[in-house]
Amino acid sequence: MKPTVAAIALTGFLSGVTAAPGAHGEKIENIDKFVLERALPNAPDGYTPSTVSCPASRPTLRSASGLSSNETSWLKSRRSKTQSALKEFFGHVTISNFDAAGYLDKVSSNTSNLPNIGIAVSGGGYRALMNGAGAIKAFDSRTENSTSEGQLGGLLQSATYLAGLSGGGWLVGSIYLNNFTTISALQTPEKGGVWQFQNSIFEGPDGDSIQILDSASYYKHLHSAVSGKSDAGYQTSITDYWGRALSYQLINATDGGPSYTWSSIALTDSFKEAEMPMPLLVSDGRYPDELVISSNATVYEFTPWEFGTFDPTVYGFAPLEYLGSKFVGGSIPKNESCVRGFDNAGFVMGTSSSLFNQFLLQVDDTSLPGFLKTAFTDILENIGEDKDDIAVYEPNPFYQWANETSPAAHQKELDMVDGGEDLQNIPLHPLIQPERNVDVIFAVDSSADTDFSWPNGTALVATYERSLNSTGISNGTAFPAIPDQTTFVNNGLNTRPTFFGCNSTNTTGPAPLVVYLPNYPYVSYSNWSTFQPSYEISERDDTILNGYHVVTMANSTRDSNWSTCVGCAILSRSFERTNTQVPDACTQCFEKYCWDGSTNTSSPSAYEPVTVLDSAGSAMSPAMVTSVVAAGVALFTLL
Ligand SMILES: *[C@@H]1O[C@H](CO)[C@@H](O)[C@H](O)[C@H]1NC(C)=O
Ligand SMILES: *[C@@H]1O[C@H](CO)[C@@H](O)[C@H](O)[C@H]1NC(C)=O
Ligand SMILES: *[C@@H]1O[C@H](CO)[C@@H](O)[C@H](O)[C@H]1NC(C)=O
Ligand SMILES: *[C@@H]1O[C@H](CO)[C@@H](O)[C@H](O)[C@H]1NC(C)=O
Ligand SMILES: *[C@@H]1O[C@H](CO)[C@@H](O)[C@H](O)[C@H]1NC(C)=O
Ligand SMILES: *[C@@H]1O[C@H](CO)[C@@H](O)[C@H](O)[C@H]1NC(C)=O
Ligand SMILES: *[C@@H]1O[C@H](CO)[C@@H](O)[C@H](O)[C@H]1NC(C)=O
Ligand SMILES: *[C@@H]1O[C@H](CO)[C@@H](O)[C@H](O)[C@H]1NC(C)=O
Ligand SMILES: *[C@@H]1O[C@H](CO)[C@@H](O)[C@H](O)[C@H]1NC(C)=O
Ligand SMILES: *[C@@H]1O[C@H](CO)[C@@H](O)[C@H](O)[C@H]1NC(C)=O
Ligand SMILES: *[C@@H]1O[C@H](CO)[C@@H](O)[C@H](O)[C@H]1NC(C)=O
Ligand SMILES: CC(=O)N[C@H]1CO[C@H](CO)[C@@H](O)[C@@H]1O
Repeated sequence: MKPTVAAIALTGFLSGVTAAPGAHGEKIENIDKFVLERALPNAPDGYTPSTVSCPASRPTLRSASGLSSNETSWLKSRRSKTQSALKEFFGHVTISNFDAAGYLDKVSSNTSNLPNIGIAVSGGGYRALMNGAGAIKAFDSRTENSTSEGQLGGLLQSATYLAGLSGGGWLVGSIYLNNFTTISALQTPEKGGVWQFQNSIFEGPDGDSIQILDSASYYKHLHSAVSGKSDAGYQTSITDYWGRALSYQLINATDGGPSYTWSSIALTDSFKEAEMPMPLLVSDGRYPDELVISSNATVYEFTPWEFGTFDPTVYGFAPLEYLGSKFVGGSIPKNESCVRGFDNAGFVMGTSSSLFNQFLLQVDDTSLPGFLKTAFTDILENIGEDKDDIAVYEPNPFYQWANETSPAAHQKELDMVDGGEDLQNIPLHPLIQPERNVDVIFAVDSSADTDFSWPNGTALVATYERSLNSTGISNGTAFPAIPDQTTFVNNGLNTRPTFFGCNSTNTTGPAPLVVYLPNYPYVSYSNWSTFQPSYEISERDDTILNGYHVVTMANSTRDSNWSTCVGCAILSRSFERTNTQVPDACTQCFEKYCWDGSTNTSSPSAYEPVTVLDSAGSAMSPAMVTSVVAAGVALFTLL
């Protein structure tokens, strides 16, 4: 980055401020590590990637022909944890005339008989973070009252994978980087006040938060961290600023933990003991010089160990910890050093959400002092418009890898964009890889598809369409049939949970059952604009509570059989594998919640749903609901 006059002025102004602790050159985070023992701020030099001596066996890329050995061995440990969690789950989620816990015991001699659960949380900025948080809170057995009748607590503990993308990735990151904390703790001021979204990302932390900074020092810290990386010879982009700024809101550590790496998740004891699902973040590759991301863009994933893709274009994985090293054709040449610290946790979350880079350009509309705005806008604009919304991975770990098929094989830099830019706004891609054998995906959709920022199935349609190209990009992934968005709106498939792929023989290959959980108003209007930058505590909490109701159908008050039906969805593929007769209660659930293949492509009227529960918090009577339907929403048609 060439310094502009304004950038120099900002640096000059800011040089009067004490150096940002831990941002570059200082090891203050290592002190935190011993004091807080929460996560692993293990980067060698704060935000700046640095050379380290290579391990005895030098890091290499691997082919995507299977899962990593790390994942395979971790899954073995996870299995026993999910088995006992599932038995607990079926302690309060009951299926009449069927002993689910007994069934699990009976079939568990062959562990592949057991259900394998994935959870996917869509993008959509803070709206997606908050609505998704309500879902995770409801699924988490640690949440107060979540294991009573009609509730879904324990689903999180029973899951093998938790995938996030963009705003959903902020949620996943904030949970894992804070020692798999609970949503309740992230909401609570006494617990360090982590989610302080009333302080916009433009102004920085304030008030009740883990620290108080004035805006000028905050910008100084951002700038000093990114300059450190760029001075060390790495190309930077707006995503570096964006990821750093996000970290202040998501990571409970001084200065947003500049030394926290994504790969450190794999090193924490509780993760190694497989006490939690495996986190996955999704981001898309951008073809060189391409501005619009098409549906055949390469979809990359970040696991705690690796960065790469199963797509046939690149079909390889790099060791996450050594990103930043100059891989050539899959290995690091003898004369090159190893690099660590490139996989900064904020940078990884920022990569998955790079669409929001442009958010930072809104700095002009804020109440910041004019000189800060000018300086910062100049820095951002200097990065160049073509790089507005990308994260630059330079050196490109996939340089001279997959020469024949990879669009980036001959590029020194790999350009990454927001995981939702190919319209697959729910991170299903990692969960439909055949090697992962996922049986059921709980897909929380907070997309803003309609005029009023509600979802209409677009994300599912995109994944379905991509899966149809069996000779091309889909590379063996199968996905249940999904109707067009007009059908979603006309038939109310976006107003309540809907199951897709119930009939496993009606897909082009092994595919999970998808439990679609669309954002919908229960107790508050959770359809915030994607680019709204700040939220009062009460707005945050109302939105989280609404998300809780979305996935529990208001604690099963909207349908008293709902928790049973969730249990049935979990067991469905397992029943098939073990040739078990489907219990009657489950057959009824499938009749009610499975999409039956019908479509309705007549032109829908405006989609403006109203809250299911009245302001007093009690469920609306069916008559009241019918009048809502009359207001233009096909609601409850199947209930
Ligand atoms: C992480 O959380 C677990 C479970 O609550 C706790 O036992 C452990 O001590 C925590 N670890 C750290 C490093 O704080
Ligand atoms: C991942 O697996 C590789 C190869 O078995 C091993 O060297 C490495 O230590 C593992 N990584 C972690 C974080 O366990
Ligand atoms: C949990 O349930 C009890 C008993 O119904 C109730 O008093 C309490 O408020 C509930 N807590 C929450 C967080 O909903
Ligand atoms: C945030 O860190 C503080 C200590 O600095 C700790 O007391 C609190 O529990 C943490 N909050 C969360 C949500 O992890
Ligand atoms: C991606 O799709 C576009 C059309 O949408 C096509 O022009 C292009 O060739 C495709 N690229 C690859 C690598 O398949
Ligand atoms: C990939 O292309 C580079 C540059 O043309 C070449 O040096 C390298 O040998 C190729 N790799 C393979 C595996 O063909
Ligand atoms: C669904 O959403 C897409 C954008 O994601 C929009 O283009 C389309 O018009 C919407 N269709 C309906 C029926 O709402
Ligand atoms: C399927 O993928 C191939 C290779 O990427 C591409 O050439 C073709 O156009 C795609 N077909 C469709 C229908 O998208
Ligand atoms: C499931 O799908 C298969 C293949 O399309 C079809 O033959 C079968 O009748 C379907 N079963 C049910 C119960 O709909
Ligand atoms: C559902 O349960 C949550 C958590 O216990 C509670 O806060 C909420 O008020 C309940 N809602 C209804 C409609 O019962
Ligand atoms: C069954 O598969 C066909 C072909 O893919 C599809 O058109 C139909 O909608 C599917 N039915 C269901 C219920 O998923
Ligand atoms: C199932 C399938 O089609 N797998 C292919 C995925 O892409 C790689 C790389 O092109 C092929 O080697 C696999 O056969």
